[in-house]
Amino acid sequence: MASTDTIASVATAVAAGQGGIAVIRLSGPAAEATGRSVVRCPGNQTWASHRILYGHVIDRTGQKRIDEVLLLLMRAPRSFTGEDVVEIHCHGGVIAVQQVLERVLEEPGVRRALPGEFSQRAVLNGRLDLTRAEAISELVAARSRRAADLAMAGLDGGVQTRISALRERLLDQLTELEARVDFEEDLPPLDGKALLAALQAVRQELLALVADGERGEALRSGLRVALVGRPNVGKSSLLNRLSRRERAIVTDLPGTTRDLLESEIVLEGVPITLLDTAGIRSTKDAVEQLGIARSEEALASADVVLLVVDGHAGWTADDAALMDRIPAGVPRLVVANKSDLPAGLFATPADVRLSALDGSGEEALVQALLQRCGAADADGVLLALNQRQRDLAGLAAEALARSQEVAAQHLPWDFWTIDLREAIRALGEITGEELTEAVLDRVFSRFCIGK
Ligand SMILES: Nc1nc2c(ncn2[C@@H]2O[C@H](COP(=O)(O)OP(=O)(O)OP(=O)(O)O)[C@@H](O)[C@H]2O)c(=O)[nH]1
Ligand SMILES: [Mg+2]
Repeated sequence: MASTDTIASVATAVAAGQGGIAVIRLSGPAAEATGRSVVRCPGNQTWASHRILYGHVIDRTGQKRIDEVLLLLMRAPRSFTGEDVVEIHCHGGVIAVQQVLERVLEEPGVRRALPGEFSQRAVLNGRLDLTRAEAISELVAARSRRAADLAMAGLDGGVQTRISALRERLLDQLTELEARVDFEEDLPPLDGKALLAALQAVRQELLALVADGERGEALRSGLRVALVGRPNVGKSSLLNRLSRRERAIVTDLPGTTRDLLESEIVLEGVPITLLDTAGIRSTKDAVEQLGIARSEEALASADVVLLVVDGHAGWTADDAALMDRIPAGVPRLVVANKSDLPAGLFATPADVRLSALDGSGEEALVQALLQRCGAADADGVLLALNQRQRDLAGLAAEALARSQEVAAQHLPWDFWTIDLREAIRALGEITGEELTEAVLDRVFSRFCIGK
């Protein structure tokens, strides 16, 4: 499936004033010719594959040097995409990189790469399987060490091997069934019970993988944790303590926080977005009302809600009312703050008692939080299917469940093959053994430019 056009893009992150070097990557039939025409290499350096050349990127007139660069040529098929690839290592930042890219794009047959297009070519040319391509994207996107570990497990082929092996087992059963459909008389009778047991064993393994993947999701995409409560209970103080910096303004005036405030932290390897919210109360202040509306949105969209209560003031009717506003099904923790002060008259039904002021109880909060959102259980997860892979594994498991009904109704063998084929197809979409346009689109559209 050779591509006719050559694609180019910046392969490294671009930020002004940052990055000593940046890499521009080209892939396709015109990659080497473009490199030769854009980069002038002094002396008699040879254009050999997998060797580094030194030179300058020259503008179209041949007069002006745009940047001083190193060039790496990797001829097909020994490259990431399996095509001729040229990497131009230029200086970092923004301007030099853009100028070199623009210069490259002036050459005939070269165009900007679409998101994920390098990886897509690598998959189409058999250099990379689908799950490993996804793992690369997940590794780049990882926001914690444990998320990176899970991505590496995928990159090492963990997902590919597991799913391929399950698909093979289904293919074996399909072969048996199809033989019976065609030559029932000539073959020994098929043991329907054993067949069914084999299919259900695969189904159980798929369901376990889906469950592991869901637990791993917390590690991958992180959690949104909203701090809500009455004004002045210490939500902003708690956010600052967990973030280890003075992110939010803290005062003794109720109604200090007016807007949603986010802080990114990592707790025991789990990326967490903390949301500080405006204290919820009835108020005539228009700005505060808007802030409170945002608090309520945060309440609804969070993965976990920390209801912060002033333990010194004690449990109030307003706290109880707030508790009722947390949508059913959203995991919650009641945190009694200000434990450095004597407890109030009405005892707070708190899961954790702490002091945002002196930090006591913080460790208990972290443990309770990870427990509540299931991230603590993700400890033992070694392999985590992503959302796309989980959806397909789920489809396969459903198809296998249907085969149980077919068996119960004693339908002929060819009825069994329908569900079995469906399951095999879904697993093939995970691994890329069944590669369609739609599958490619779904996977690579979520990649970013340069991958
Ligand atoms: N003694 C004590 N005081 C605390 C503690 N946490 C917060 N405070 C004090 O309580 C007051 C309110 O704290 P904030 O963090 O601004 O409270 P908030 O919930 O964000 O308030 P709003 O933004 O108005 O909703 C400040 O004077 C804090 O210093 C604590 O653990 N112990
Ligand atoms: Mg506040």
